[in-house]
Amino acid sequence: MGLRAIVVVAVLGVCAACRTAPAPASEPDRLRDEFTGAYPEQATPNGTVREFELVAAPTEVPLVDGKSLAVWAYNGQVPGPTLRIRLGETLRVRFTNKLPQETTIHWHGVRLPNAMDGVPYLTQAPVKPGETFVYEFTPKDAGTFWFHPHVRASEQVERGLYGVLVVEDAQPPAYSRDLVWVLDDWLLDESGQIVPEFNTRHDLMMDGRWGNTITINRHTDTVLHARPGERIRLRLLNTANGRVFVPDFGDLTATIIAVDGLYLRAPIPARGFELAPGNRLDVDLVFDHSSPTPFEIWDRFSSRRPNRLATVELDGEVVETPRFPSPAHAKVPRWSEGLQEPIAHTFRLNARSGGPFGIAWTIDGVAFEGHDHAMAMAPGAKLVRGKFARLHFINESPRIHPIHTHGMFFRVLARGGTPVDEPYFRDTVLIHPREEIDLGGVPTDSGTWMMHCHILEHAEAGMMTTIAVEDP
Ligand SMILES: [Cu+2]
Repeated sequence: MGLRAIVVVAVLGVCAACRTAPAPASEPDRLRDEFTGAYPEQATPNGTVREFELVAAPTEVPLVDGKSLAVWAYNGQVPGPTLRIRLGETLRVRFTNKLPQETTIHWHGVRLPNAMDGVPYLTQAPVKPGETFVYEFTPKDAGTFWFHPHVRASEQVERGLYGVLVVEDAQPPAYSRDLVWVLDDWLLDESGQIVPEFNTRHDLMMDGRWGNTITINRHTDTVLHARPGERIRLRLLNTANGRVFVPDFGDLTATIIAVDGLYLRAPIPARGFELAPGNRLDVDLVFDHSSPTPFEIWDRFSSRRPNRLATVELDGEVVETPRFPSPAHAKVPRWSEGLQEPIAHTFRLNARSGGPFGIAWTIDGVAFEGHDHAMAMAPGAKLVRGKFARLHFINESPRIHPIHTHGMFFRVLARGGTPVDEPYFRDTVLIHPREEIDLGGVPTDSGTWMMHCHILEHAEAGMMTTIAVEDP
């Protein structure tokens, strides 16, 4: 890195020397200009308010073989209800907590006012048992998002508290069907119930709590029945505490059109994407009339132990395939000069012994002591709204960390110092053991936002910090 830095300085020096008037825009301005139009800075409410009622409570649902499973759920369902609205509409959710614990709702991936972000103490008081809180905001982006508690998440999410927020385009593309698949895994005991020990030493030392039962929308052995010719928009999201999925669609014609909600610069084949906890993937699936059947969809995160996620069977009458170009969003900046920018902050990810769990996960040597201390802690980084920022991460640990930023999207600029041009924004990126990555982004919303590992056990044991986005 040292050598590279010297070379960059030298090159910039030469360029500066040969500049003639009028001076070109400075580097940060160019990066900012490249971003302009990538996504809107403001929401544009169209006046329609969509109201939903959400109640979090203990309940029982059938799982796997139909046996009853004790869970915590939104509106008695796992996954919770899928809230569907259109871009421009305002979401109003009247939320009631009937759990035996405090809770909140965080709207993962949604750019919204800081006060609606659902982080206890930092953006709102925790919602106590019996209390109600109204969340209201107009999303700025169409896409696949989800919601979950930000209190004791390693327990509350694991017990079943999560749901999906779909913000449809103002004019949705004409897919035959629009499906949501919530991927999760459960750690069940011999009686088929959720193992009630959370944040175990094993989970904390390793990559969080990995279950023994993988489900899609709470079901194992998922079969997708498709008509020949159908074209389906499949919205995948990973709500597991720790497990990473790498969906493999085999011979199916599968194209990624959106990552973490937002459309790509151009669609790419659905192959090899690491769907880490928190990530979403929208896949454009075309079922050719002559496609062999059945297909199988596998998770190949572990090459030694792949998991079959689902089977696809083509049956029924042939339908005409809707013909339109896969949706894309050309305005995803390349930021090829982003790596020449000074680093706004370097985050070092590591662990040490100690803390309430015996092992603490740290960012820059500091373990987050709980949301009630968040206001007293110095922010992990300070950024300026509307300005390009380069963030550097060094994973000094031998474990994986899917890092999630609240309130902002970013682009991966480099892995291990090597430039990469992922043609999409993200809000969550998996950082591998000992890996270094560079991210670039332009925060659009002021406030103090959480940044944390989305392996919920790591987050619970300290791997959280805040990013303060200040007005220019
Ligand atoms: Cu982690």
